[in-house]
Amino acid sequence: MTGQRGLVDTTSTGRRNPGALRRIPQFPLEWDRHVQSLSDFRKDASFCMTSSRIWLRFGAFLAVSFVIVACSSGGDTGSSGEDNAGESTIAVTDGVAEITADDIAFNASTITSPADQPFTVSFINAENQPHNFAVYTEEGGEEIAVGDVINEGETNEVEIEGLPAGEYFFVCDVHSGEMKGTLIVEG
Ligand SMILES: [Cu+2]
Repeated sequence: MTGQRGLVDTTSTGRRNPGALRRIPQFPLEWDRHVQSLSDFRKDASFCMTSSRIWLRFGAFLAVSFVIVACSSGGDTGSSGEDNAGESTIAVTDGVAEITADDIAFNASTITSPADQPFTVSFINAENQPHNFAVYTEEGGEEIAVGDVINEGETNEVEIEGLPAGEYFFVCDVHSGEMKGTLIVEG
């Protein structure tokens, strides 16, 4: 009853007031415009989706390329790693081992020497950082030989007494976190 009366009232008001009628059809027009802008937005969104898919594919392509490059260079590292592994162990020869410091690293992670024979480490600093070469019974252990801290281009001869067979610790005291290795004295 109330609804019917309301409808009749609106119609009659609409007829009597054309301005109100004119205002009513504007709504669908604005709505159309709104829908139009929505569909534009969807087009934009789908374009974004398409371009993001392209980027995804491009990213996947990059990732695959990276893996291929990493694998091939990994192979290179593997082969040169063998070379490095050869270099990373330095044997005391004729009572001397030549050790170089460069790039905050020794060129050897392992030094081997015969037991009970004194030897000299000829320690070369090849970079603009202070370094030294020191041997301890173990990390944080007792001193066996502690070389001077030297600068770029300098060499320090570190004399090491004949040691019983076993494993010892060598280190640069300036960079004890990065520059360290094992002296293996073979009996
Ligand atoms: Cu150092």
